[in-house]
Amino acid sequence: MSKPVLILGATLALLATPAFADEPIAVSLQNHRFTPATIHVKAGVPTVIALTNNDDAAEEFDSSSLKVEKVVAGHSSGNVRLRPLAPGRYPFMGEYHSETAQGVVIAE
Ligand SMILES: [Cu+2]
Repeated sequence: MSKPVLILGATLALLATPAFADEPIAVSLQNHRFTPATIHVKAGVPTVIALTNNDDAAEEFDSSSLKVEKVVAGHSSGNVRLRPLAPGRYPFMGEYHSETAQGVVIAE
């Protein structure tokens, strides 16, 4: 039984002290489109998206699967904090211009 206990202990230690990904991921908005629109993150690690909105209008980074809503004013920047994610695809959109402002976070 000693091995499984050790593995469980190591897993709990990892969960207790989540390390942030090395640096924020820069994403910009222009003409109501995200660049990049496909964002790769490490699974299991909290991540910060540094969103720069170059448009005149405010936009809301919105994702039900990521459980995130973050409004960024026009010509402003804001950080979108992502919880540790299981591997998978997490669509997001700009709620105010969802016809064009669409993207996906891929955790792997
Ligand atoms: Cu919303």
